[in-house]
Amino acid sequence: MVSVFDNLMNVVKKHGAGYIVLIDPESGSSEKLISSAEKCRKYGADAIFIGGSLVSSNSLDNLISEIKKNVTIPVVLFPGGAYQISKEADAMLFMSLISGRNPNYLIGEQVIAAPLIKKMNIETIPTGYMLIESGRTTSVEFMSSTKPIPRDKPAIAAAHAMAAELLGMKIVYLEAGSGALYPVSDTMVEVVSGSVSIPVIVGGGIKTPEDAASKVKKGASFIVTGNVIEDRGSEIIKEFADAVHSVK
Ligand code: 1GP
Repeated sequence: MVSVFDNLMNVVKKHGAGYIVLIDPESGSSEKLISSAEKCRKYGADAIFIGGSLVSSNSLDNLISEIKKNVTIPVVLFPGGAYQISKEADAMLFMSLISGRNPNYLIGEQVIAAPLIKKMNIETIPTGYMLIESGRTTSVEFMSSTKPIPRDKPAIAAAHAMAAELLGMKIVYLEAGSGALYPVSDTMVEVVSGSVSIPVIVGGGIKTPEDAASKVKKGASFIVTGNVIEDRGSEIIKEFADAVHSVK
């Protein structure tokens, strides 16, 4: 069976880049979330990320298994902490918040989660997660008690990405934070993507398909959006997917 990571890499091979929609389990009723997930598939998203900075729902398993009944694209956990794990997901980003210096998010949560993940036998994708300053305090910044990398310092971001690659991580994630005022700059995407050979995911504050396409032009392998679908309706998924898929 093809792993989710390989499946995502095949998307990059085929389309040049992939488009992923983030579903926050707290952002609506389960009926609404299930129907949003179906629309992701229908309108051409390549995968769904599920997670958030603060998830109080204790029915993540139910939600994911319901979503998977009607959705064939991978459903990947994007956990805000060790408590956001579900055996129902196809895979999970096993993230370390490498831009921060809070040991809890560098290794603490991972240690708590590891035995459970091994028991569940879920595919993990080792991810160097980097928070980039974005014009206001985001939930990730607040909840993780970490300082983001300054948005005008691409060399610092690149050095973190190189460290992630050397540590054996498979993906680098440039995160401006959900609802960011400014997304990660094109310059930073270009410098970071040019510094490593692992794929770069970019998310946070991306509001238009043009902006998504421009980050792909600069080297991003995946674009993630969340809020914009709440704001503009699910038909926008098709525009984002088309924009991201037609750059390369
Ligand atoms: C995923 O945090 C982002 O990386 C989602 O951000 O909700 O601003 O699109 P938005």
